[in-house]
Amino acid sequence: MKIKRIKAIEILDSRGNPTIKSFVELENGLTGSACIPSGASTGTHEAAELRDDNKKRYLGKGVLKAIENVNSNISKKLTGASIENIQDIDLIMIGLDGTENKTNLGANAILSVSLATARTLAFFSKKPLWKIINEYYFTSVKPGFPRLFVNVVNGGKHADWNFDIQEFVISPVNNLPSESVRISSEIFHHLAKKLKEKNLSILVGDEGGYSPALNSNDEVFEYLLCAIQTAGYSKQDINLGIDAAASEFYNNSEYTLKKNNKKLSPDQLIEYYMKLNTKYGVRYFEDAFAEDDWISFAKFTHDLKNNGIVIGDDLYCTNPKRIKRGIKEKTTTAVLIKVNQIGSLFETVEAIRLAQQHSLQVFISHRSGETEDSFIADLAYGCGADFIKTGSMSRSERIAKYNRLLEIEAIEVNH
Ligand code: 2PG
Ligand code: MG
Repeated sequence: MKIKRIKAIEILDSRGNPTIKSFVELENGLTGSACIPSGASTGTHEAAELRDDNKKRYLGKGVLKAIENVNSNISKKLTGASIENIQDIDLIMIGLDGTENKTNLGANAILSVSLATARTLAFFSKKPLWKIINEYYFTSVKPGFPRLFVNVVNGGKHADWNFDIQEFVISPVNNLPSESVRISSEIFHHLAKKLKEKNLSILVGDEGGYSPALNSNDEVFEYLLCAIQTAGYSKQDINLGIDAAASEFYNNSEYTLKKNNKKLSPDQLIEYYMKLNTKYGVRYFEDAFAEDDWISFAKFTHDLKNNGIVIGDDLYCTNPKRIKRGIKEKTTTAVLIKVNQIGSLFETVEAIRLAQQHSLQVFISHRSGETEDSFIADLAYGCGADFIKTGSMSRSERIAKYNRLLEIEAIEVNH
């Protein structure tokens, strides 16, 4: 079936900033769409997100140029293309852009059409999106539910006033959505009770986690362990993790923890993480170092051994070239995948496959600026990802992804 029309519009993301939504219509009238997320703690090596020059309109954050690129160039090139060829469609757009990091058309423009195309194909094939992703891209992988990586406390740029560490994470070991979502929600609400008892705020940050005025990063873990216990769970049921987003507090070969008023060398920071590992059982460490501090990542991965997992986010930017380097240098034991860091489904799949082939764990991730689009839930299930990271247990743009996993489990798998 051929593509009849492609059209993009400007909508708002969860922070009230403009983003792009594209619609792909087939000759039989079927239409699929996709909305594109946007980060705050963005990596330098991410594909280019095209925003307008006009500084007045939406304070310079408008995406009319990206929309124009979809409505003219991309649409012209893809009208008449066969929807069954989603891989070719992505390659055509990559070729049309012709730059290394999509500065020409914009990664947001290309990705919106790429994801909308996959969704339209799912409608056309009368199959769930995850099934299309699995059949087209992951034929040798069994679809499977990811574990949840839930950041119940927000700091860094996502709350912008308190902790140096951007995300404090709980991760239920049970990967069945109906169980893991419930467990996470229970702990989230017990944590609120604990905070309220101490007159601490339970207002939430960009990703739906609390951001209370605690005195140190360490104190957060005390609260988390307490909430986990009161909710009736143990260390066997729940693992702890962090996303340090360390590029944000790195300068001149040093890491400055303003909360503890300390400047740490990379080795001292490794020591601090090792302490979090032994003292609180923190197992998962995302972006523990700055985005180009390959050496510290590799050192920490070596020192941590089997006691935890080191995850590269800004380090890799979902870029197969950077992931290849990580594999060669044993930089991390896991890769975080964000569709808009690379800008097409085709290249996202390449990054996931590379990680899977080299036994690196795969974390499929949202951005801090999200929309109601739950594409990544289908992606995570369809590619058999180890984890999904999609925020806390509040804010509908986060919950949309959890609800989609619940729907896949109850309606599409277990019926
Ligand atoms: C991260 C993400 C998502 P942002 O650092 O992992 O939590 O944040 O989208 O702001 O880069
Ligand atoms: Mg991160």
